[in-house]
Amino acid sequence: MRLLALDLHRVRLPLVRPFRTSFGEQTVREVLVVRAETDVGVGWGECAADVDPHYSPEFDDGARLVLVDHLVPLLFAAGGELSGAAVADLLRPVKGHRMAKEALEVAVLDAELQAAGVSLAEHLGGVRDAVDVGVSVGITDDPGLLSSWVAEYLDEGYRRIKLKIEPGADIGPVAATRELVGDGFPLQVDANTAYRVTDAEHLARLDEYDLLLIEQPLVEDDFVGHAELARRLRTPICLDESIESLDHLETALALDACGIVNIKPGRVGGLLEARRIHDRCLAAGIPVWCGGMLETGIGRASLVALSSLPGFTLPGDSSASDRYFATDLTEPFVLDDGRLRVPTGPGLGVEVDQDVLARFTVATDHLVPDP
Ligand code: SMG
Ligand code: MG
Repeated sequence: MRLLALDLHRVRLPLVRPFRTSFGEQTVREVLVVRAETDVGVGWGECAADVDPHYSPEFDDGARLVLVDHLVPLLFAAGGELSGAAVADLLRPVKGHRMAKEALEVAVLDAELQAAGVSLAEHLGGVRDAVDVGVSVGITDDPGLLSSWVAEYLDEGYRRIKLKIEPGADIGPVAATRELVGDGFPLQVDANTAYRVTDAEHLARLDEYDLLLIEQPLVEDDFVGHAELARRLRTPICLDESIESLDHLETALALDACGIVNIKPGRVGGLLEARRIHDRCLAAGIPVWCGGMLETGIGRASLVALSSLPGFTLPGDSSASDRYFATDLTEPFVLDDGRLRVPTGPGLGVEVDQDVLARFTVATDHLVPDP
């Protein structure tokens, strides 16, 4: 197939409630949406990057620049040799920028699979028609507000609660939430790199709350520190930011730095790399689950398809559309008994609502090959 044109839409979608993590608070999801027009049809992708480079070095303005000046020209230069499976190799000359690369891979794959009449889940090797989902709950200084959010999500049927934590907002909220959700209910925490290995003794206090896991307690480069924490805590260590590739995973496995992995296709540069990480974890007996980056329905469709692979045995972060937005860019994903249904239509299996997209788009780049 051949790429004929590529549109980059910058979309600003208000969140239904603020989302605070150890690195900041968001009230709006500002995201790049990719529309790839090919000779076999149109495909869609979404870049996981955020407006600020706080979760990772990637951010919207940087992603836009690298897409416009470097990545998209490489896809145009491929001529008729383009396919979803070829995208990662075509983009390899550009170092890093994994989220920007993944958005392109998904858009090309979506067009290709739509033309072939195959769903993304089927293409990836999915084995489930619905996936268990949890919800990621932001930090708040108001314990009553936190409890009311958690109670609401329990009512809605979410199968697991994840609390964002940071120094000063950890043991207290975890103790209160454990009390609220009851013994045995799946509860986990995510620190987004906010601690140091010298906090090990403090973090070990979380052990008594019987958490499923603690996600990314230390800075992303600190595999050795995570290995030390893994020895000192009973709560399993899960890596998120640290795992940007299969090679990073090999490092973590060699050092026993984690017992569980959060897989985000954007963070690792593509759905196909995400599947390789899944396969390696499955072989190593490491449970995985699918993370989220406050995706719109476009990104959510790919996450849910990925989550249908056999190794995704823990509930994912990608919640129903109404947990994020009053209006999604696609038909909403709706919680059904704590699960999201895996789309069965060809490609991503979702329809982008052009009116909604136009309403929330603040800027567009229209890219075409050089004549
Ligand atoms: O998509 O529901 C979601 C967000 C889940 O907590 C979530 N994501 O570190 O796992 C993580 C964070 C990264 C995004 S914070 C803006
Ligand atoms: Mg995380």
